[in-house]
Amino acid sequence: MFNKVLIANRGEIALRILRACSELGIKTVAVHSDVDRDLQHVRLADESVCIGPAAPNLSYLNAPGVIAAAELADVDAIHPGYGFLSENADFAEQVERSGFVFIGPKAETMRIMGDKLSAIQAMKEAGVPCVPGSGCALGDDPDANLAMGREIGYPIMIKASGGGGGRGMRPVFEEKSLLESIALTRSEAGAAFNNDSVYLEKYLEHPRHIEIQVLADNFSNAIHLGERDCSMQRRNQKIIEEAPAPGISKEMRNELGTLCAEACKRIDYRGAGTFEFLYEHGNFYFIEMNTRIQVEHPVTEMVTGIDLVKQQLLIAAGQPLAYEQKDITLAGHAIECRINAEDPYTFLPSPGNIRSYHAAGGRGVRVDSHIYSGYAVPPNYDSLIGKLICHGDDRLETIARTQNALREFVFEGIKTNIPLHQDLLSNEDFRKGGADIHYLERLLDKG
Ligand code: MV4
Repeated sequence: MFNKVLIANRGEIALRILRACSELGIKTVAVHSDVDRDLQHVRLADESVCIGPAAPNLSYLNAPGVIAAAELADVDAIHPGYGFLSENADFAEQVERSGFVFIGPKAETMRIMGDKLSAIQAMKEAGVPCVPGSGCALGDDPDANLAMGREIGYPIMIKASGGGGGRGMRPVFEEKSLLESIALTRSEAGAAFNNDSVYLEKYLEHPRHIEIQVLADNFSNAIHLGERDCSMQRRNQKIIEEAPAPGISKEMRNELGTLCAEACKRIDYRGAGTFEFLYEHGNFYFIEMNTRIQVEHPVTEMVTGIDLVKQQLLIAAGQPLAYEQKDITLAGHAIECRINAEDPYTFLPSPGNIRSYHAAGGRGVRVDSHIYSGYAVPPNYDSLIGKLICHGDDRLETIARTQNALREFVFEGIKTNIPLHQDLLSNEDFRKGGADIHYLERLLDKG
């Protein structure tokens, strides 16, 4: 096992990683920006290094600075968390070249998944169902592109291969706007991602967003841990996630999960990963793969009983997976509410001093958060200040438990989106389950 791990992140996920390391007897090094000196995990870490000013570009995104801190503290491995450098293949490569273990897949795998077209090609070859589409980069021949559009049928989504996570896409509803939209998406993609490669997919109008969690080791073992439904989102920011996905049968889960686990073996995947799918009319369509631990990983932990961050550390340290697929069972239902320091209706950030804070508790209630009374939420980062994850025997019990927990929280000094969560959990459509990815935006538009 590692002796010492550097946590290249901040906030709740840095604390989550620190907790997992401590349980495994691994020493920790926190790196932080100068406004983040008072973070919980900085206080709890065995060592800490200030790596720069508040601006992420000059601290958490500064790869040479993070690697210099790793050298200074003489760590064995670097855990990137989510966001920041977590999916940066060049960073992973630099980490390994500097003699540290990058806790994640190989840089080469990250590069394939970072390019959305090469990810789709790899998944197609591995037998994972993808959205009908061009399957390759568009050329500059207008007639060929129009023919491709006709073959797919409208509406169509134009996507930038360098995009992902909702960046670099444009829907097209009629043939007459196809060529102009391709040109526009291409030029935006060239500027934003330094890659003007674009492709076409059938535009799915009312899908749900369902993702499969996987774990794979260095010895060709790979398992899936079921799915999460992340459809409750606004502007590509997820708000509520749950596991299992309402209405997905055991057979469908096992079929899709098995395909993902098999794909992991095929691409020589390593570590924790997520296959993102759109789900519409009973069919799953692969869109992207995430090569990091995700914000919503706790709902999977709650229904499987498996500590995903510990598994990341064990796999990175070269241990074989201690679980086979038959060891994975799903128990009950879990819901995560992302708690943001923001106005619940305008979504404007609400940083500042948390004068007092009281966390919810009780049976089946988990709070992953780094905040405390007197903590000041800096304005420089994402507004996520914590996650409420509730587990129950079934979905309705879990919803009731989540509603109780939301009522128990006290935050003074900042605004949070808890009122929005309360509205959603009592909303009849949410309670039915199976809302699509546009549900929340439609609801907010109605005012
Ligand atoms: C799509 C789509 C509809 N049809 N692709 C947005 C994020 C990125 N991961 C892929 N996205 C989408 N791709 C086709 N062919 C709709 C979306 C989409 C979306 C997907 C998942 C979660 C939230 C979303 C919000 C808007 C659009």
